[in-house]
Amino acid sequence: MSFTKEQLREQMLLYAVTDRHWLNGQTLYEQVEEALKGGATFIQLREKDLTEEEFLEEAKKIQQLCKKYRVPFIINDNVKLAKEIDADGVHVGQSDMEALDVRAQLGEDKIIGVSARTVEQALLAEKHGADYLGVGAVFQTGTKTDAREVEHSVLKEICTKVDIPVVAIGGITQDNVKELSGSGINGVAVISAIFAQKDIETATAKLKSCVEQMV
Ligand code: TZP
Ligand code: MG
Repeated sequence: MSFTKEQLREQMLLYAVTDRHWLNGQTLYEQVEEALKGGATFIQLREKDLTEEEFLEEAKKIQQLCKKYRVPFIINDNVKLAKEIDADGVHVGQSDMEALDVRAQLGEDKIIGVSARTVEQALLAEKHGADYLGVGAVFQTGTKTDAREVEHSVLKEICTKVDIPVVAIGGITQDNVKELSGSGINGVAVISAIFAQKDIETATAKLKSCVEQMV
């Protein structure tokens, strides 16, 4: 699938990042389908523990699901795998591969997301060809233990200084998301507010309506 810049901006609204830590008797495929039914607009497959083979199998299946819902499907970190399955793109952190190198490997029509915590990192990522930024952690989170918090004033400054879309990430819930109102973000990225919930579809739909009221 390919997405125009305008479509991509709209798809940022409710960005779901997977985490098999919360499987709770379901498969990741089932969980992602529930999130898509609930209205998730973007899926990032984030795998830390699978073998290459398992990762490949999982990625192919979830990719088909995302195609069915016409939602961008991107892979965390693993450029090689993203290329192999022709995923819509890749998300990289500050200590992963540089956006410039990812672009060189993936080509012009793929989506590259970069994590940023400072204005400098955000501007550099944009200059190096990132299509969107993930900025956080905007709240305290237990999901990524090494995630340091980003001041909301910094989030706002990043949004005013870059032209590419920005999603906030880290500790976002239905209750606190309104605190991000006025920051200029295009949407929010979450793990536990979707995947740690008993009823993923309903939690996703509720969170989406909170985000729609806020952006
Ligand atoms: N990057 C910064 S915070 C974070 C990542 C991957 C974790 C987000 O998880 P949660 O459960 O939405 O706080
Ligand atoms: Mg990473």
